[in-house]
Amino acid sequence: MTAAQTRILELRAELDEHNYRYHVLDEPSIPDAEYDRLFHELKALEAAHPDLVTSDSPTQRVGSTALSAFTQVRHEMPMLSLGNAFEEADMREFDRRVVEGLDLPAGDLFGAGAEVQYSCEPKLDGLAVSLLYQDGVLVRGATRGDGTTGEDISVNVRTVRNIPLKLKGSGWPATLEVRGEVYMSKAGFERLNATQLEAGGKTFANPRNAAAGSLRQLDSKITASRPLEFCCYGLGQVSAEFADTHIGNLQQLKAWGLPISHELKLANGIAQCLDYYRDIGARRDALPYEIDGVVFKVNSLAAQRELGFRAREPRWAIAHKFPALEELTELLDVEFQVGRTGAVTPVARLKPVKVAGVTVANATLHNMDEVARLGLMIGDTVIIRRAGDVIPQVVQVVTERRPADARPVQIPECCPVCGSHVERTQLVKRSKGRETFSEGAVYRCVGRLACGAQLKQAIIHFVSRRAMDIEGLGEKSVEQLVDEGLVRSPADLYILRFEQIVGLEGFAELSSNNLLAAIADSKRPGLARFIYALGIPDVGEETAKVLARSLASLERVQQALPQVLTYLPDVGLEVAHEIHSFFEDAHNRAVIEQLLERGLQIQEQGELAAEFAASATLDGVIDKLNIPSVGPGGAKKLADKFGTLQGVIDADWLDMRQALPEKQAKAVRAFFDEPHHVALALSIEAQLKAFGMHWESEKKQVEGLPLAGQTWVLTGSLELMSRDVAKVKLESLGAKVAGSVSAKTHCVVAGPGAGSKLAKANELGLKVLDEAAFVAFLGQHNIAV
Ligand code: I6G
Repeated sequence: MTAAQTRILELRAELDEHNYRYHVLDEPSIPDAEYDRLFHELKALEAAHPDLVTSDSPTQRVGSTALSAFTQVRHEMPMLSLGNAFEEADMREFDRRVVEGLDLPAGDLFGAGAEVQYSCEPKLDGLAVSLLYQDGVLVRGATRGDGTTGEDISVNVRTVRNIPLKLKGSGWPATLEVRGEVYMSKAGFERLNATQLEAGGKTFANPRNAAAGSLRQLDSKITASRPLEFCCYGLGQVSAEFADTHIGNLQQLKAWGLPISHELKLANGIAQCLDYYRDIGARRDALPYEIDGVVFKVNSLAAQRELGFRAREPRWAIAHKFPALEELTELLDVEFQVGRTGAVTPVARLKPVKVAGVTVANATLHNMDEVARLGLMIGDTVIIRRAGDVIPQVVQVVTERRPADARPVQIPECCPVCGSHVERTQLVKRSKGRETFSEGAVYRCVGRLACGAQLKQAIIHFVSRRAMDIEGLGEKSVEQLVDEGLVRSPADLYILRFEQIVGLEGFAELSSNNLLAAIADSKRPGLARFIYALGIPDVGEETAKVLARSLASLERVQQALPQVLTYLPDVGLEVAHEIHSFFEDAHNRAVIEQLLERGLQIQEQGELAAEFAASATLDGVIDKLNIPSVGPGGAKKLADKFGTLQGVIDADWLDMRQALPEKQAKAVRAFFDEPHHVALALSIEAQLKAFGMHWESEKKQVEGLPLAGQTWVLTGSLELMSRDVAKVKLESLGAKVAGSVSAKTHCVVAGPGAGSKLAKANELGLKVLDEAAFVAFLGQHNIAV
């Protein structure tokens, strides 16, 4: 055997063992990265030695050329279905029939009698398949079909990661057909739908449909890309028996590498079966896969044989079903709700229907794109799904049942609450130097705080714990205050009087006083908290923190142009426009002013963050103007050639031709021939400067500044400011700040913990300032700390 052959066999054995530990035992022993390394080593070896590739290699799960159709497979032993039990009484009846069928002593009036041993397994909501192993090698996979004839899906099952291509160990029958369920986990389903949605593909209504759609692909490469799993629950044809009980069979299959349920249990008698059903039912939402019931089987194989079959169902097994997660009902109407940011959201009003034990009369429809995706019309019969704690959803329309008088769903032109105009939101996208607007999925009422629905939601958000944190104002209280006309904006909270509150529902003397105290206590919020509390669309806590940290004053946040806001980490143009238009709105401005007049003192840092101050560059500014056909590269060339924005604005296109190709040069000239473009460019520049931002070309223009031509070094830690801030301050005086000390260094600022740089400065006899001396020095140059 060659060295390559030996290593290939070693790697396959090792990878098979890790697959088994991961998928069957649920006890992985190496990290994913190590598995990937071994896998890639095997792939590389096989690529170098194609003659050594065998079909049972772990690398052979990638799918092969697409089929034109599946061929048919006849099941030697029919794939049966199971009888169903819906009530406890059905289960007791099943047990009674088993006891009777086995001629065991029946229970008397007091319940004493023979106890049959049953195996218990969850019934996965997937697709039944048969896997045929010949001499331990997977040779065929087939769907159940009608139970007698299925489809040959061998190439597809080979792509399912936890189906062994070759059995482990030894002792298996020459012919071994195992049966089980191919399914998709809840997490896999969510991931798949998210990717499908992103790629503009079709999404699946539930994990079962996703599993079925993935497994029945003629192109097995698609199957290979889907997160399918297998769970084995029994046997088909076998050339020799190997255990006496069903659980014994499953345990042996597990030892040969086949995945079986982690929830497999033995129950003594019907009472323990019912306990198992209740226990799994209580954990149903928390299980990583969907189940539609549990399956009980008489454990003894001899007893199974004695009981036999009735029609196409075994007498020795039953599925005890859980309430279905999906039901059919009628869409009576679509109404529109208005949220905090004015988003007008369609809500389905349904003919009430019980879904998994709960009556459902409403379901979310998300947005109008979702309505279009579903092809929904009022009057339609729809499939409603309620899984776990998730709000009920309309997952599908049964178009065949559409009545002749079905009506399209139309977004209202006016807000259903305040009558203001409803507008479709715009998405701003930027590519190749162009800003393009497209229609968003969300419609919005333009009424803002003049809209009762938005006002209530805005106040609820404003007072919430992570915002202004005003205790004692629940949703019901806010609704009362708004409905009574006591609060027309968040600013009105700060002029509420005791006699206005006391007597409202839930407000006695003590609670009224407590509320007023809580409102008074909220008067000194941090800037981030206050920005978050304003409820600007798309501005969550994180963005609010970024705005507060970078801009450091409410005034700057209010004034910032969208292009300036995009300098902030994670703020794209879309969010920047939202922020800018929020503060441009006269009503919002008036509310903020009133808040300040009524005693709100916002705690702000004041000083622009150093990293933000240093983030502006001239080419960045030119790029942010979105000059048609000029991307970041072109912007850089212009900045390098002209040095200042005014220089670019004034340049002749022939001058620009020296930096850019003719077409771009002409585009830049044409752009700046529009006065409003010049005004925009200059206002961005003016704002950046007013905020204290500056760019390279200006940094070069340091002649005349007090520290021009000097190189400074910062070392150790500073207590009164960060080193970044100190650097910006020195640069503003014209100094260059370097990372290492040399004979050319003019001065070293050394804080506590300074090490080798300080030592070298002393060695070279350089000027050294401690933080106090540095602060005093800055003071002499009128720079405050
Ligand atoms: O559809 C099924 C799901 C689970 C089954 C089944 C099962 O055992 C846990 N067992 C049998 C015997 C059959 N269908 C026919």
